[in-house]
Amino acid sequence: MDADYLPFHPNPSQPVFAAPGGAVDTHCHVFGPVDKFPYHPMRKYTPCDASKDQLFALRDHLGFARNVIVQASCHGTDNTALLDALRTAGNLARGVAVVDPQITDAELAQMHAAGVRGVRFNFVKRLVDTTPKEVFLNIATKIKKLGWHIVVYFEAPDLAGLIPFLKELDTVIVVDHMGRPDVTKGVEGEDFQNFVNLLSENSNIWTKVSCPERLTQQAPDYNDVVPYMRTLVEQFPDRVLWGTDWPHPNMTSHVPDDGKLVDVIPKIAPTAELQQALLVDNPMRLYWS
Ligand code: 0GY
Repeated sequence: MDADYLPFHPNPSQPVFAAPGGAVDTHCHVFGPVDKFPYHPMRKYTPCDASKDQLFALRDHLGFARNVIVQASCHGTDNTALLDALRTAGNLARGVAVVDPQITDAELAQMHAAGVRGVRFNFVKRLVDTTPKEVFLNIATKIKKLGWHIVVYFEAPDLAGLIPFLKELDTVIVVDHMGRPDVTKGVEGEDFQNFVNLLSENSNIWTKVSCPERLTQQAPDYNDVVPYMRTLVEQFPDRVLWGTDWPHPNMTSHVPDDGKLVDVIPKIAPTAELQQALLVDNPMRLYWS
């Protein structure tokens, strides 16, 4: 692993909040183990190994039932670690892959059988080299046949430039981590309101209310991020997902305690109805139906 890389929390606390039965952690990763699943030669960082068994133990510890495992950039378009974890989890996990434009329908069908239900397009410049839009559009056409959706990862300053591209995608789109707002600018600030408007105007766009640990200046309570998350949960209760982001790649400010991340949930989804939609009904509709 990189010399300055912070490994995940070794002993997360037991959350106070009890998730409803069947809750899904929709954003987590498996990394390596490197001797079995090497990292991609073109990766921008080398993480600490984070195995499927450690992920499933965390799921149980946090009181969750299922995972959606997202292919991370350090494994490039080699999805073997992801597929291995999905095959072990069976019906308890689904996946989001990162694929080459040359991917064949037969390869996609194999991924579908293992539980993949989406592809991720990453626009974060510190994580990936730029991919031409035509390449992404070509992949979008291929995966649409399987009924998959597209997960997009970008940072708030990039939203305006991406809107025309997002409008060309006619599947469900899930935006990672609320489009990574700068939380010093305020919920009413132009950037976040542009993101709210994007969801208001496009009923196919969902978002993950995740990663307060990346956006905050107030760890470990994350109270500066709560209003952003809560706004989206209340305005779009049937298009929001929640995830831990375990094992928290590239954190530099602090090592998040996953139990404390779960304890943010009742602050952003204050009623049992909102919690059921966020943690169970929405992910089950998108990934298991
Ligand atoms: C995340 C966030 C990050 C990393 C990746 O694909 C990745 O490597 O997603 C990050 O560094 O912000 O969603 O896990």
